[in-house]
Amino acid sequence: MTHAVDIAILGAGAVGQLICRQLTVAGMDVGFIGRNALESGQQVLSFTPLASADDHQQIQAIPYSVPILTADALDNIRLVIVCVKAYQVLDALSPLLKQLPSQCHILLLHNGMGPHLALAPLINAQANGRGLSLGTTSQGVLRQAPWQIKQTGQGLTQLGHFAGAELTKHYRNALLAAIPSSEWVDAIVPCLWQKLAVNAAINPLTALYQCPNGKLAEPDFSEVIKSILDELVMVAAHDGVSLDKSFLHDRVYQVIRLTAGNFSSMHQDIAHKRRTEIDQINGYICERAQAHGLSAPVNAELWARVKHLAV
Ligand code: KPL
Repeated sequence: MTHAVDIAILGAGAVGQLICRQLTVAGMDVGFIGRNALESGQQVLSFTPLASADDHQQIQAIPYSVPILTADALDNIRLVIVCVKAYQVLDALSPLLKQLPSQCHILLLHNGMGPHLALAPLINAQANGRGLSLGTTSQGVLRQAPWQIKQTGQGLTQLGHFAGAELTKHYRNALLAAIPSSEWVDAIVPCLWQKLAVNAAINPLTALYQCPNGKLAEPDFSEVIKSILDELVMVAAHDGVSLDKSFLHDRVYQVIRLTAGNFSSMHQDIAHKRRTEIDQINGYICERAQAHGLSAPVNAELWARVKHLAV
């Protein structure tokens, strides 16, 4: 028996495809929202799972297929998981809000922060059952070709409510059952700030110094990393989020160690001449600082230097 697709993913990047695979394996009816009618139909994807320590043979890629939905066929959708880059969220999602049923819930899952502040008033204005949840994931995944991904690491996924109606228990339980190491948290915004701290320290420095994440463990970087985090903790406090400096510091160094051989997403964006997420990472810290009449000079300098690199 075929079921109607009720979960749609917007954004078929590495994370979007990973979440799609995890929901599909868990038996959920999931599809991607296509950019235009030409893209509708079934799409074959390829997923290569993470190799475990005792996998001596080469891990095989698993092909599977999911529907691509057009924007005019979203009547049955009850949950949209937004996995586009932070700077694409508003442009990609706003036109769809009219087409999605009023009770459809939105979950944002991207690096960086910012779009939730612009979206919340739109969601609240539609006081008809729509709600907004936010999430962050540290699962490692690499896109090898447009519809081909490889999982490169496990990691925590945290999800939580932000505005409007809450996500129903059915979908909340389905997400937690499908995504390994995932949890529903009461306060998601502090979790996003914690992930922002990791990205604010690692991403611009690896992009500017053209190095893998592990290089940042060298003592030469310790002062700048401390300043980035000190400023972030101060700004977050003015935003009503209290963060523990030494916890954040340990977390950043833990990620540096665990991903020592990896190149950060910002390093890769610069290397491939793609737009970076600097505006939604160090730029967000500076904008929130400004909103409170504060300054964050170290983050501001990194923001400007990465912007300069990217042109
Ligand atoms: O999220 C990342 C990124 O590259 O964007 C980190 C955690 C820094 C891993 O590379």
